[in-house]
Amino acid sequence: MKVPSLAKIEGVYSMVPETADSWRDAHGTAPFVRGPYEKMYQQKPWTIRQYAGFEGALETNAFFKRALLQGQTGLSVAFDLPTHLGFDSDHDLAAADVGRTGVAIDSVEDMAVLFDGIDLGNVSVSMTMNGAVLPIMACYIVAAEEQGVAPDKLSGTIQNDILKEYIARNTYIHSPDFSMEVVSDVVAYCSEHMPRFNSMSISGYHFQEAGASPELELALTMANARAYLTHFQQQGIDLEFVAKRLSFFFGLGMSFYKEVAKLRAARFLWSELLDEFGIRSESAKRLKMHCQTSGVSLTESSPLNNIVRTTIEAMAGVFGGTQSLHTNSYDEAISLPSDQASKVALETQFILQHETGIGDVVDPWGGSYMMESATQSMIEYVRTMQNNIEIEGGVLALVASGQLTAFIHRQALQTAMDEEALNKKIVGKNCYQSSSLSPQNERVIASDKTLLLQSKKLALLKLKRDDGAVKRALQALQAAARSKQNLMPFTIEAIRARVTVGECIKALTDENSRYLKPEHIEPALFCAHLDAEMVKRYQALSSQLGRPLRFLVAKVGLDGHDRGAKVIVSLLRDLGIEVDYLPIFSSLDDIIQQDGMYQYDGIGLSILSGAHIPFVTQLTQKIRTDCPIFIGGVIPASDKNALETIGVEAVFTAKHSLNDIAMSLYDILVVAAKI
Ligand code: SCA
Ligand code: 5AD
Repeated sequence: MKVPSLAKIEGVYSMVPETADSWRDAHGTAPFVRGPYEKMYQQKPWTIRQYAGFEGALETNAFFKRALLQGQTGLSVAFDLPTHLGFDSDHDLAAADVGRTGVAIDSVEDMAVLFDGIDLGNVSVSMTMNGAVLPIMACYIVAAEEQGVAPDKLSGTIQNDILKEYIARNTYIHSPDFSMEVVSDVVAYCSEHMPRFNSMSISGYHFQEAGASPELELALTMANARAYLTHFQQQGIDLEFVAKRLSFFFGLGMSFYKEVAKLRAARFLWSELLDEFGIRSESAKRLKMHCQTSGVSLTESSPLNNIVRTTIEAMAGVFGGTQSLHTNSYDEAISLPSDQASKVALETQFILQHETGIGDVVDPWGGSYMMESATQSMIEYVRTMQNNIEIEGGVLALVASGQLTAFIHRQALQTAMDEEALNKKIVGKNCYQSSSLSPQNERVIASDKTLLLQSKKLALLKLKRDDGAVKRALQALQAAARSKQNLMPFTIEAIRARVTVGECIKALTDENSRYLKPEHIEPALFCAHLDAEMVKRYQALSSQLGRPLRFLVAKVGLDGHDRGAKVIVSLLRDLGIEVDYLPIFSSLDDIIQQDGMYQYDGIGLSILSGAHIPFVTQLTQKIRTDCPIFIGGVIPASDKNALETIGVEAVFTAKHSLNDIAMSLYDILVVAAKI
């Protein structure tokens, strides 16, 4: 299947856009190119909704309260990886990741602490949860109930978009078929009991972060939206009713015009899609979106420049008419946002809302020939891509075959090549580098302390609860899964009985085993941009050894961000190295076992979750001492020495170019090969 190309955005277009006259349309009427509401931000400014979470519920609760006091207008919960994947904090596989990339929630007791002193009837709360959506949604409902707030008074959003997890984000648990049933259970439950709650946030953000262009991001998001509508229809769900609470989530990268056009086109396409499904409700056709500025566009060097990038990206979101916005923190390429960086990100939104007046005009780009044409090009691209997807059997078939993931990976490779060849310039990364580092105080996550505390709390919970009630609730949940009933009410019952998140998921995975998607890595593409001398040196080294060099690249733990690991696999293959890849969720034992078979010339671990120290410490204790180990990912400079002391040969982060990596590896390999 081919990915179409987008007409270049320039001042001059030959195409007469279908939306050319749309700027004459009233704002707030279908097809909503000019914005979902008549008066837009003049009536209600966008919601300032910063995504956050770390360590335990207590720490995140304090952070939320501070943000609300400072003037943030909505909440957005980031859960840690064990919670995403349905492992309680005391599970063996969870240990290294507890509280690192988000808050650890094991039971309703944690959820109650997370919102202690925050009136859930008053604040809208977004929860980024997909894999373990049933128990987390149930924890939220029960915590609110125990706060005295009934489900019909709750406003907020649950992400509940599993398709993009298989395609790009990787926090899925069950098979796609079972997961689609879970998605519709949540949607059906919300539409019946939680009329103010958005039951999905159909997401493109993660596609762009994984490497997709803005147009591919939009096309895949719309393809997923269509797949969900089709699925709900087949389940007998009343689309007219539920579509009003299906919301969207887009990324905002540095392609300024494209991003504005993308948001305008998204509204048009959703309205058109609902027409196709025969839906009449204007309020359903009004696409509502959250946007987040891009994490991958931020650089590790000169981090203060990231404030500029974030501001430009946020402006595209405002010009595009977003309803809710997260602005990233300037230190995100280094660690989880520090307090200082979070404050700057939040205040960036205050400045946009209160100092600039850019929200005073509705759809200010409307009527610009460039913007209308760009919007039209986006629409055409998405339609062509949709056709191609249908010809290949639809989204679900392509999710299963891994093809959609492969499209994104190919674009990630192209970006890496463009950066290497200076076709795409990134200030401070591949041009205008300076050695001066800006001041910063990284956030240090107390993961060990959080793990200990969560484990104690779990033990106490299990001591206090009624074991009989727990057993009955879990059996009822399993029986409901077998008989294909809506699982939400059964999960809520279980959570009320103090069943844990991990126990709920375990009960469901006993019925449907944990799923691992097929992996596909694109053939090498870099050669043209790698230093020819260096490629020859690798060939010579291999000739001297009398065999090809062989590497293992692995993702360990629960971290699903595999863009970097896959780019490195492609790079190494270009250098003539034979590479085995252990995909997401691999364990250290998997690595030891593989190395026992092949005695690799080098092992590379890719870790973006912050868990590099515990994983590397354990690995170096278990692996043969003469095996060179490399680490790549989000690694604060302050940890580099610690990693080298433990025995790591080299640490690679976002600031390293592919040629840098290839050269460093060569030097280490020559020493290791003792030639
Ligand atoms: C708003 N309203 C208006 C109006 N603007 N009415 C008239 N005129 C206007 N101009 C009304 C709305 O209709 C609505 O009323 C109410 O005001 C609230 O506004 P809203 O626009 O719906 O805003 P909000 O409540 O903030 O909801 C926004 C949105 C929602 C719909 C997009 O889904 C949302 O908040 N999403 C956030 C998702 C999120 O934070 N995701 C984080 C992902 P009614 O309620 O009566 O209709 S982070 C992630 O995935 C990171 C990745 C990773 O890998 O970790
Ligand atoms: N708190 C704040 N921001 C986070 N991100 C991921 N996890 C958190 C968290 N716990 C940011 C990342 C990335 C985007 C997906 O969200 O840095 O840019």
